[in-house]
Amino acid sequence: DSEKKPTVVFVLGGPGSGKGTQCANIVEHFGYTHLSAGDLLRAEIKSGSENGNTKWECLGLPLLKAGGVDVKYVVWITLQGLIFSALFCVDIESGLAYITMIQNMIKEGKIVPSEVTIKLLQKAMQDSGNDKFLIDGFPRNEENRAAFEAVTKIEPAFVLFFDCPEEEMERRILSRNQGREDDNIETIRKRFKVFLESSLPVVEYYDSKGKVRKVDAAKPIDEVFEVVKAIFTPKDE
Ligand code: UP5
Ligand code: MG
Repeated sequence: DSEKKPTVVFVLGGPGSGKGTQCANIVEHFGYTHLSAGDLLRAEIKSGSENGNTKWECLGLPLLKAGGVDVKYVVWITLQGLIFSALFCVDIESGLAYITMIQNMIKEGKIVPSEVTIKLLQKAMQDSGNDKFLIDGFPRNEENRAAFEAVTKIEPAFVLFFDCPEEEMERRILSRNQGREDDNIETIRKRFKVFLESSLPVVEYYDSKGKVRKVDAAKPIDEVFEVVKAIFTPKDE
């Protein structure tokens, strides 16, 4: 169809290389919408567990669980009908299994199945109303990349790649203190390994197509942004 495809820039780099920090700066200066795949997955865990809890609460189960078995609630639950309740529980269970799956993969530093991440990215793109996106921390492996291209038919305008030594990334993550479940030394090591084995090949793939803009990310935040700014500033021919 004649609908114009959105502009997408993939922002890649190791854990703690400064993707989120620099994306916030780019948004301010260049009118992009920032979509962090990791942030979207963490938001999905949060809303999914809240959703699950609400369902249990409306079944009156917390009261039963807490030992305060109130006859009124027992009668109320019975009145909802056995079939209805059964269907409801299956729905809750599968919802919780999905959330637990995402939670466990992040805790292990593993890459969540493409269909989950792509669905979240597509929804966020639609909801934004914008047509320029920084996709931060995705695609993380060859399968992510191929699936995104196949599903959305979008090719990135270019790939912004933050290059940073591991020791520096480790230092940054360990001093971040945002309560992320994956910011502990065991998980950090696993994230580094997955980055080297699965994510760097994606950068190499785009590099072979001349699409990578590599930035030395070990410098202070404002110095990195000077370089990033030059990449996003349209050049007069
Ligand atoms: N900081 C930033 N820049 C600095 C600088 N130049 N000098 C000094 N300090 C600097 O920065 C990290 C910290 O360093 C901050 O405290 C910052 O102030 C400071 P940040 O901008 O947050 O770095 P970022 O690269 O965004 O690090 P992040 O930890 O978010 O990267 P990850 O790639 O590890 O995390 P993400 O959220 O993308 O993914 C988490 C997990 O989700 C993955 O491990 C995976 O399990 C899962 N996931 C998928 O499965 N699929 C996906 O598509 C995406 C994620
Ligand atoms: Mg980030």
